[in-house]
Amino acid sequence: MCKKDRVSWHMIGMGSDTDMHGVYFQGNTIHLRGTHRDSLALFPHVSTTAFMQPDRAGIFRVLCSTLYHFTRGMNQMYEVSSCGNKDPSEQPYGMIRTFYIAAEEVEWDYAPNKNWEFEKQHSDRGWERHGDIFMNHTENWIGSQYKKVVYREYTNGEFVEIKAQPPGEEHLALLGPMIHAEVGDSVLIIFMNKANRPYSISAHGVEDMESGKGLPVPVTKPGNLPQRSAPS
Ligand SMILES: [Cu+2]
Repeated sequence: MCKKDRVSWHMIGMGSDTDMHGVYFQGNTIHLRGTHRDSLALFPHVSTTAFMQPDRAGIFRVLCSTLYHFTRGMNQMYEVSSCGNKDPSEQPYGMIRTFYIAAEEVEWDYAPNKNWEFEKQHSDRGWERHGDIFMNHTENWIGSQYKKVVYREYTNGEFVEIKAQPPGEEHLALLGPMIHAEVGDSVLIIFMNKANRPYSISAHGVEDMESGKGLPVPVTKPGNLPQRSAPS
């Protein structure tokens, strides 16, 4: 294909109910249902059409991100030629979005509402009381609370005040904060390790433009505060 061509990718999921594919396009984004993205889920007996208007020339992969499928050959190349279509003189980069994120230890309750667990585990087999093992904190059982390291977003680089969770994100629970950006923005993450072991933060799926490889993930020792940025 040529750069700036308007390309349709038609995909159909063959196979049985276990053949679920994560189709990943390296190098260029696809346009699907009103969003720009680099991958889509393809279910059995479902077909999807995704549109691409490539803005990068080169040889790129199309692969299934399900490891089992990838290692068995779901990995192809597609080629974009420039065809005389020049790059725009200005880079379309937008704003820099800065996030202050720390790894920190919390005492997490893995089963805050224990009713379901007790009912399920005690229903028909009175001699197997798994609910007690996982839920009750006694001399012999450790209960449902364990130390857990989570990502938390702070208001600024002093890492004192945790940023209030926006409404509608309560479901994230022990997951880290949402990082929102627009295509063309740069994302700057200031990461602080407030926990007691080495931790890291990495942008999954973000690749170096030249090498096509994932970005290195610097490991951060407890109490340290390095900086890194990644293109969105
Ligand atoms: Cu697959």
